[in-house]
Amino acid sequence: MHSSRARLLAAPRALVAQSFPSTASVRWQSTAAAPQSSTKTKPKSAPETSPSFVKNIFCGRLVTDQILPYPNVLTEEQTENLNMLIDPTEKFFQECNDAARNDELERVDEKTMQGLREQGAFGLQVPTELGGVGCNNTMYARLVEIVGAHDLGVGITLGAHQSIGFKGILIAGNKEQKEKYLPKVASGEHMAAFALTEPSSGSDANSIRSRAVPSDDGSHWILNGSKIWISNGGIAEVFTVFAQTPVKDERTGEMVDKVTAFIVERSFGGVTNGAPEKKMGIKASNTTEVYFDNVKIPAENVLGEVGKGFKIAMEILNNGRFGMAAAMSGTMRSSISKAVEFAANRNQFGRKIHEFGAIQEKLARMAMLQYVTESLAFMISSNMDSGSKEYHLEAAISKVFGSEAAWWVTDEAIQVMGGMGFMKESGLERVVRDLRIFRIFEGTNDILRLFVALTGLQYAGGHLRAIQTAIKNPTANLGVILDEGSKRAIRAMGLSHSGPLPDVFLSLKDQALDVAKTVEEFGSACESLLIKYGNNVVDQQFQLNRIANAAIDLYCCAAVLSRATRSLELDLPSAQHEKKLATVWVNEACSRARYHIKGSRSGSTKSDFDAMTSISNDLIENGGLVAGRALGF
Ligand code: MYA
Repeated sequence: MHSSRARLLAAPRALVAQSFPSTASVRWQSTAAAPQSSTKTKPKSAPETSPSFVKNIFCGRLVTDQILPYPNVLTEEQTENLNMLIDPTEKFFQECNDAARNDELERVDEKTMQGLREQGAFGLQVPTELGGVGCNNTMYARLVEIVGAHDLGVGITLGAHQSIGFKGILIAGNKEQKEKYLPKVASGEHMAAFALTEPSSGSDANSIRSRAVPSDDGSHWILNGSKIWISNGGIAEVFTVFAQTPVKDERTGEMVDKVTAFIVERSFGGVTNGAPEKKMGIKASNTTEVYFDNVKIPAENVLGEVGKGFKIAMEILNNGRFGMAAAMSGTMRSSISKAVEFAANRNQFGRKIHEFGAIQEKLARMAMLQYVTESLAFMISSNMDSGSKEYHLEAAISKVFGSEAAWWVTDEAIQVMGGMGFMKESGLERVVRDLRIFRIFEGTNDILRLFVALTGLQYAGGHLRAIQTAIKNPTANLGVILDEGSKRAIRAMGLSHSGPLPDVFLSLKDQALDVAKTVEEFGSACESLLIKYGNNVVDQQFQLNRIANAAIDLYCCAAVLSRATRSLELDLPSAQHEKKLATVWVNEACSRARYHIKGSRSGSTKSDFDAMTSISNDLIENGGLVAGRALGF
């Protein structure tokens, strides 16, 4: 079907021209400042410079428009509106919702559902004229943080509904579709669900088999297929469904299958679901299989264009991921406050346990992880609110980082509380169960790491090719070549041409410089990988993981330096505390990033990667462990 397509994780994309000259003859380097609209230095064929901070670090560049100053796009009126929503939402979750009961019931209690409807919680981002609350992404993130602090099962019910269930209608629907569907989903009268995953198609989202064919008169489509693990699958009335559809290939003129997105109502007939799945966590949320049996979908229910559904699916997921980071930030706030209360009051060995270094390190690390996650969530939401379309990598990073941070923080909160944390009564046992899925769904963290690394490398490859082109016509592009050459010369002398990350508060200057230098090293490592492997870099997943980890650390560094700078400039009461969080975080994260960078390019780690491939192959061949028992019995 789409086997001939260049696939992100399968067949190679054109990451960099195979014929790239050796590193000795051509150098390509980072620039401390963005080469923004520098027509003088931009080769004719140079791709546009993206405003994305993350994309640009793959070229060793610091492009800080989305980073510094820490963005805040809320108007006074929006801030006022938000403040009016925060208290009742907190109060609702503290007084009316019972997370433990929902978990036991394995559904959200109807009283809670009704309360949420009354609060407008099902249509937070739907425009007010269509019956919603009219929140932008930043307001949404702040409210989601509250939900994440109290009940992740309710969070998924709400999130599967609006973050992905009807988000497609909101971002890709036409006027009629919005007017028809949004009022009822916003009021919570109709629940929505996102139907992408299938038994044979999980991470490889493009390989879905559900198929829709047009009726002879073109008035409708007939959909057949089945979906699995659909959040809200058993309670939704409206589904965003992805299915293969026959489309004429513009190049060959042949009919091929391509994914199309549809708005499907249960009331169309032929839509059924399985029993609720028995899960480890987020039990209160409803998860089922959904079956489509000759469902007649009116032609006007195609979402976007026929054959363009895969991109819509990706956009919906990209658009929702920052919400996960916001929810995780709230979860961590709650876990940390339990651990702090315990550590402040528990006596052991004649002292409060928070007086011991072992506990102090745990609490400090928990606070840093929460600070980073929250900084990411609101930086991304603000960038989205100011109209950026370039936040895919940042959003993926926030989802990966937030889900892992919340897992670690809640686990450590249990550890601080010891036996008490392990008891159901502490409430943390449920949270840990609920959290486990966040590293798996909405794109597994493993797939998202590869997505970040490969998309970044693809961007860097485009810029690398542009330098190649410049070299082919040296007279026309002398400026570029001299510029690149001089940067290389500086680096060859063991010097860095990077200044610190600009506009960071003076007392964080050392950290700002460390980030800039590490970005330079990172760009150089990406270049080496591209030159060494060319298109085959897509198959170097051991290295790609390390590249992704370094990119994640560097983006997190930029986010916390920016946020701490804002707090220091405003002289907030927490400013000095935030400075400490940012300092330790960046010091550790930069050395971790350098470790990953080294791991992506060193020969000795490569031989360990090869050995690990071989170990894994041995296990697969043997159907399990190969080594016998330690003492042979
Ligand atoms: S829903 C199910 C989630 N499933 C996934 O996330 C699937 C993961 N897989 C993928 O994302 C894709 O298959 C990957 C690409 C990334 C592996 N943005 O050939 P390709 C473009 C923009 O490389 P593939 C769930 O879990 C690409 O540039 N564009 O693709 C429920 C190319 O374009 P072009 C993208 O190798 C959770 C084209 O697509 C992206 O097949 C419930 C083809 O690319 C992208 N990301 O695989 C959660 N990727 O042709 C509830 C690719 O122009 C919410 N492309 O070059 C909870 C919210 C929090 C709580 C809220 C409380 C209120």
